[in-house]
Amino acid sequence: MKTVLITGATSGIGAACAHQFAKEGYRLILIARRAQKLADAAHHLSDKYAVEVKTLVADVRDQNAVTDVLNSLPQEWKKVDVLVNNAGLSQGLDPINEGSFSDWDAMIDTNIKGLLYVTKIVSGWMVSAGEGHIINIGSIAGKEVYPNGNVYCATKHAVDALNKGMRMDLLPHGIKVTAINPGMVETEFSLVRFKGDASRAEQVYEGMTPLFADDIADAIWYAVSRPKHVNINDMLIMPTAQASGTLVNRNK
Ligand code: NDP
Ligand code: 8X3
Repeated sequence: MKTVLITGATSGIGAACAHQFAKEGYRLILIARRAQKLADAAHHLSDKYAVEVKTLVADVRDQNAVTDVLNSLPQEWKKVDVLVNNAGLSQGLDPINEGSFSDWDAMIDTNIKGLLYVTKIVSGWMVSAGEGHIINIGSIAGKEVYPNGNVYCATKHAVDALNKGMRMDLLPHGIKVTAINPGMVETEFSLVRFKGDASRAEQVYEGMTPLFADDIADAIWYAVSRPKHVNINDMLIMPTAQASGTLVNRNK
C-alpha cells in the first residue's frame, strides 16, 4: 500500500491530486487550514475510492504546527512514497513600490518556508526508507518574471532552485525530485490573489481556455508512474492559449 502526502488539498490542484492518487489506490495524508473542507474531502474520497485518508489541519507557515502534526502520525504512516508540495498562493498584483508587507510575508512564508518545513521532515522519512518522490509545484512564474508579479515570481523562482537543490542532496538516497510548473490553471488561485474579488478573478480567464486542476494532477501522475530508473526533473505545462507569463490569446 503506497502513501501520498499532499499539502493544500482542500482546493484546486491539491484536491485534484487527492482524487488522482486515491483512484490509483494510494493512502492519503492531506494537509490544509480549512478543517471542514478537509474533513468533507476525506469523507468523499474514502467513500468513493475505498482508501484510508488522514487529515492534518495545519498552516504550513507555522513551523511548530507542521512539526507537531507530522510527528503525531502513527509510525506506519511515516513511510511516505510521494510528497506533493502544493500549498501556495499569490497575494496582490502590485508594483514593488506599492506592494504590501503582509502580502509579501504570506507568499514568502507559505510558498518557500512552508514548503521547506514539510520537506525537511518528510524527506527525513524518505531517507530512512531509502526511497521516495518529491513533487514541487512551481509555476511559469518560476521560469520568467512578469510586471507586478515581483514577489510571487521570486517565491516560485525559489521553488525552482529548491527543486534542483533537493535533487542533488537526495541523490545518494535514491529519492526522486520533480518540479511541475503550470501556466494559468482555473482554481481558487485568482480569487485568493485578488482577495475574494470574484469579477477580477474571472477576468483572468476571460476569452481563453485555461488549464484545469485535473490537467496538472494528470501530469503529476505521469511523473510518479515512470519506471524506478526514470526521473522527470522538470515539466512546464501551459494552456495552448498562453505562450508566456503574460502573452495570452483571448480570441479563440
Ligand atoms: P488554490 O487556491 O485553489 O489552492 C491552494 C491550496 O493551498 C488550498 O488547498 C489551500 O488550503 C492551501 N493553502 C494555502 N495556504 C496554505 C497554508 N498556509 N497552509 C496550508 N495550506 C495552505 O490554488 P491552486 O490549486 O491553483 O494552487 C496550488 C499551487 O499551484 C500553488 O503553489 C500555486 O502557487 C501553484 N500554481 C497555481 C497556478 C494557477 O494558475 N492556479 C499556476 C502555477 C502554479 P486552505 O486555504 O484550506 O489552507
Ligand atoms: C500561477 C500562474 O501566471 O499567475 O503561478 O503566475 S501566474
